Amino acid sequence: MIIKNINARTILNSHADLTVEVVVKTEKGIKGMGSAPKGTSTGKHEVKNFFKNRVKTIKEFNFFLKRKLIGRHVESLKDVFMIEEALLPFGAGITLSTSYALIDALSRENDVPKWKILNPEKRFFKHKITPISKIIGGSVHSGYPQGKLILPDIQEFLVFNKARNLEKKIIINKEVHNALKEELIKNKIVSGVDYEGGWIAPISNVEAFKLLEKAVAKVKANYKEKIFIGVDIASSNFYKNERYVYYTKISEKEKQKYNTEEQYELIKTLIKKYKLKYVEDPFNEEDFMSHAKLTKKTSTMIIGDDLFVTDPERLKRGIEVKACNSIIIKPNQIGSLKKTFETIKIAKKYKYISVISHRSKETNDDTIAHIGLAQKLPFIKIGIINGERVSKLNALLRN
Ligand code: 2PG
Ligand code: MG
Repeated sequence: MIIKNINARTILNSHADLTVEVVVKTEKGIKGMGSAPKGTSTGKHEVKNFFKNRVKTIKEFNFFLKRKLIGRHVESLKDVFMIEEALLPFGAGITLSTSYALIDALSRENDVPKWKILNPEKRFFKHKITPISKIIGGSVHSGYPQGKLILPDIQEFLVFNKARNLEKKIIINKEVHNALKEELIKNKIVSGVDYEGGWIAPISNVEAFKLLEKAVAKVKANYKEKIFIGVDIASSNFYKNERYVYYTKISEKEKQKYNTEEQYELIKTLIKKYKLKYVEDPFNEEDFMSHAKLTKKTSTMIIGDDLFVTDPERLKRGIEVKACNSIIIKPNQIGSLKKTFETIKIAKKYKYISVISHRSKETNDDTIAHIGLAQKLPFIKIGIINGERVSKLNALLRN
């Protein structure tokens, strides 16, 4: 395919923040589009979305960079990786939007799904990826300042199941989402939705666990499949002065501030009490050793998100000390598709479970779903409602 024209322009993400979208037109008259998401609870070590500001980045792209790209032959993922190199200094936003637009154009020109461009060696296959869906939200995803109102400090209460096909997996998760709302109504608790479509309500962490258990039990009664509960603690958000500060009840004790050892004991108790199968970022993003200590003690998935930021170097550091057994994959954390693939490769080599994931401020771009398919990843963490989440689920259902 030959690039005839390429442009960056402004669009809105799911939070109605202005962001960038790249449109590429090919000599054959095909159009490809791409845009990247943004996080709210961003890790300290993530690549910035824009190194300069967005307006400047778009201007520079349209006035200087695009000239270098027009006329370029792009035939494969390798060519996309080469183009990425030139864009890295501008930040994750423009780099990934361009890569995603090129992948989109390649898929349209070749009349194959995006996953096939992302992994040309794979023939047709039905890959069984498991969606991990958000049921209750808290912390910074609620949109409210932490500690000012009653809300869970835990950012995400999640479920997943091992039904045989994707459709059923999605339906079961959605039914838990519905059942949770019914529980809230039964208890006369007013609720809304967070940035990712999880319910937000004036409840404590403990109440959120209990309501989720009830919702799961209700849905379980109609299915023979097991439904598992998980959490993204996103603990760096409330790690202050070497203490994990819980503003609402997290255990039977009244205690609010936990030092690292106490947090370790607390997480172990939560895993046991609520039979958690998935625990993301239970410790601060610099604390590799506590993650390692916990991983050694449990068979539950211990997932590094802010800890690894999809960075191959940070993952290697984690592997050395055996911190976590799973990793969140978010291309925009590391700012390039090439590095994302490098990280996935290392994770596979060392048997870390990869979970491709949405961000809280998403666009309708569905490339992450195709990355999950192309790389045969076992899990995708994605919301269950709202267009920008559903676009990824639909990409999975269509493929
Ligand atoms: C997370 C993500 C996605 P954010 O912490 O895992 O749920 O949130 O995009 O705000 O970093
Ligand atoms: Mg996370």
